[in-house]
Amino acid sequence: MKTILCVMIIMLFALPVLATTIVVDQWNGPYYTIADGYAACSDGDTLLLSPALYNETLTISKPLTLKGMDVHSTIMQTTTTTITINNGDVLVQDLTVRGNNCGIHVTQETPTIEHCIIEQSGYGVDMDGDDAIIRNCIIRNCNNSGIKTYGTLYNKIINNVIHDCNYGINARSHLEICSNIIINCNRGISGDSYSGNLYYNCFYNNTTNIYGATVGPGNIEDQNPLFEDLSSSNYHLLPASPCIDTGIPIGLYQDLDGTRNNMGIFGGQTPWGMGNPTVLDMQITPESVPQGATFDVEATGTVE
Ligand SMILES: [Ca+2]
Repeated sequence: MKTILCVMIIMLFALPVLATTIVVDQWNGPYYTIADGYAACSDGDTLLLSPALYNETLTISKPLTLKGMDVHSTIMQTTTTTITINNGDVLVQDLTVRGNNCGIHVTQETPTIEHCIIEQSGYGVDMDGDDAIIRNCIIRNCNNSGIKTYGTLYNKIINNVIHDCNYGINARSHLEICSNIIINCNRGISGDSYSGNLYYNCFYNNTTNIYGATVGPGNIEDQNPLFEDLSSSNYHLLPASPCIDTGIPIGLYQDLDGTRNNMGIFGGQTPWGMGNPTVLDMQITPESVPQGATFDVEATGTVE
């Protein structure tokens, strides 16, 4: 009997813990506010926000994924600090974030922020923990710093586009900063005592591209990155762009097509646009068929 009991206990503990997706929808529920959705999350869950403008702050103190259904139309905006990450095992994806004080304040080690637009903030991202990753994000129109990081270690800022900020990156700690395109800022990077790995970035049309930072190899200065159309937020690179195949030349960061890393949000292993396609048009022919017959489905779609 004792043996059987032990086996049963092991089986109980061996059962997989299934992560759940908690959906917040301001109009249809099941959760109508981010706060209520967050309260319902268990460790490892995904908090999925329907497209809307959310005037809510959120402090994340448990491991989870915070994700928007569509980065352009899922917007969190407050007059203070909008998202505070107090847990290391957090992934923030596919959101637009605005905060008069700060868009996202990272206080703990190892969270990841990717495929986000962080804009119209004092500090876009304020990194106060070590080993955080910001990758393939658009960070723009921040009147203090796009990214600020003081006194932290080994944060990684990779394959972002940062533009029209006072300081693109305000760094006073050891960072890996690579494959970013930083343009139209007062200082592209302001790094008074910065001594990390600043390499393979593009700086263009900043009042000062690099201030006070130790510079590594591969940075491109004063060459237009040649976006398809910055004014309409089209960050694709034209074929003549100097940022193609000039990002960090390490296999770990190569593009999904196997070529060397492209700078900007479409480069690297987690490029912008890897989300689910949106189906724009679908035809079924013939329109009616008898049971057991076959029919054709033809669809077109787009991936942002
Ligand atoms: Ca490439």
